[in-house]
Amino acid sequence: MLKLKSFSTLFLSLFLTLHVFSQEKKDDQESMDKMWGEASVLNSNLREGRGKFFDQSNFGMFIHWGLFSDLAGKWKGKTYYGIGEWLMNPRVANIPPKEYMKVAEDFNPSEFDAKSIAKLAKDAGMKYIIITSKHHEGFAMFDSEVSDFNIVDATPFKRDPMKELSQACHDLGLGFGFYYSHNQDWTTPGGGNGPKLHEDGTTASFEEYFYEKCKPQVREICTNYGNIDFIWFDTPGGMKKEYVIELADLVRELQPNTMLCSRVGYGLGDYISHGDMEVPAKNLDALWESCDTNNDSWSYAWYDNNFKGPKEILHRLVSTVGRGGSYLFNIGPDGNGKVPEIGAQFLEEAGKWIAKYPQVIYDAGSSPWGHALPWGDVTTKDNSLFLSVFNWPQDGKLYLPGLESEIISAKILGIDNSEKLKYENKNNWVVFDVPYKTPDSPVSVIEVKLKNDVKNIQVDNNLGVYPNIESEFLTEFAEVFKANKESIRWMEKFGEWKRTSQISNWKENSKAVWTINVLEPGYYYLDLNYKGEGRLVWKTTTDEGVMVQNQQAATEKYQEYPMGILEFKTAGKHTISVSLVEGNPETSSLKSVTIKPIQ
Ligand code: FHN
Repeated sequence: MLKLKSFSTLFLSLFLTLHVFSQEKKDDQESMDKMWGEASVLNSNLREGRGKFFDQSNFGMFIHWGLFSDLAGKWKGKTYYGIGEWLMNPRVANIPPKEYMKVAEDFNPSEFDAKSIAKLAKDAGMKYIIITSKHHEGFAMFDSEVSDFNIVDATPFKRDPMKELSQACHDLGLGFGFYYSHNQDWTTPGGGNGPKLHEDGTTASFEEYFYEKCKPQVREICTNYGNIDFIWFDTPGGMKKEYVIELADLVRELQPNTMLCSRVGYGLGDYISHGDMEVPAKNLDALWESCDTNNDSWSYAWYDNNFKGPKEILHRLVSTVGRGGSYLFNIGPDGNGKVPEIGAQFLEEAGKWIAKYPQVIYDAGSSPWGHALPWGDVTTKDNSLFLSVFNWPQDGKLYLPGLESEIISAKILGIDNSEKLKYENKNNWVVFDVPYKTPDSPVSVIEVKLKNDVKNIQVDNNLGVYPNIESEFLTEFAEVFKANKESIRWMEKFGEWKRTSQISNWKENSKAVWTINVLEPGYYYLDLNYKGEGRLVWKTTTDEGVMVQNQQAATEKYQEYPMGILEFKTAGKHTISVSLVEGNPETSSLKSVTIKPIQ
């Protein structure tokens, strides 16, 4: 599969590898460290080897299921909002391990139906399932000889659902993998963030936990369930390298074809697992995955019905593939083992679209533009560009900036007897004549056939200013002078991660500069998205000497504010430059600039 490479993508990969983020809050910083730990790999050699299945699939199902699913985000009558699988943690309900372990006595997910979950994944167009065999709570969702704190021995359910699910996946031709929390174990003495003492009061060590529980259980999951395509260790935190090496070696020995995700730690994984719930803005040239969830929590929480609709699922999937990655999309079955209905329905609808346009997703390569376009995104294969149009234009024109390669033909897919689209070249843009009526729902696809293989094509990937749709220029794409460009993450609810890039620490003469490609000269609205305190004055200038300066309010949350009208006197390549003129430079930061056509 083609993954296009550029200096910026390599730089971003390195940036992620080192996990150089800045944080809004120290709290979040600490929990981040625990979550993703260090380490990632940039291993492109695996594309033809054991990584081929992962590389070509591009879409998998993640499942968070455990004792916490039975609690559903509630403890002793009180609801704790945030990721449900962290309920027992001191930062959430702070449930003592002994009390938590008792929950198993009533855990009886009698409605669990492995076949229907595997079928859901298949119908959704997913190619594999990765499920929590043991999360940080320490409870094994499989039959374990090593610890009685498992679903067969400690619950009235008495079945091994992992056996059933692995079998169901294998029967349907789906790949199968296990999530295993190797470092954190909150109920086993010695486990990461677990009890420090044994029952008899003696000190417990990580070594004991590792050799008596973790490693033997990893042996079990790698031995008793047939072929395992993925082992997804998580949150290596401060785990020592020697332990991580032992685990990775064990997996390699028992399941030589398994793909290890980077969260095993110390760069021993086969592919990068990107930050939770995030689709990156720029292409990454590596084997990597974005893991995301279908609502706000990973595991089931009674109140959380904020499910992503089919269009949003598809948008995040297509964008992930467009950035060169694979999308791992999570569901959280409840304490009865049932997958919440609305989320399942949305997935099925997304799956119907994928079944109609498989070429857009499977074995598809990244976008030569290296970033999303305002109307949607691009994936590629051989000589074809697939334009997935999420915002269908209302004026009969679809604009593609910067394509410097010859087009053979273009047509709308999924329509019987679809005629070739007419198009013209204007500057270095292609303007397609498209129907006024949106051809398909929730997303329409145009296939553009090029003379050359996409691997050899030229694209001017500067961000475009469009005549018929607004475009947002993120600070990630700006060149910054005398200020800081950084990537920040914060949690909305506990564990619900959000991310943005921003420019902060403004000084006199600081500026952010974007190089952009304007198709049509004229007037455009200019908005800035920023935060800060009081009122701020921002100045925007173009290389043609046009200047817009205005004062607007600011709050501690990012918000978009209108600045006025910006004129481009000529078409073609321009720069726009933004600086802070008045306001506290320490609290002011800029997220993006948006340029909107005036109607
Ligand atoms: O702490 C876990 C969290 O509960 C969840 O499992 C996610 C999924 O990527 N991983 C950790 C946080 O990154």
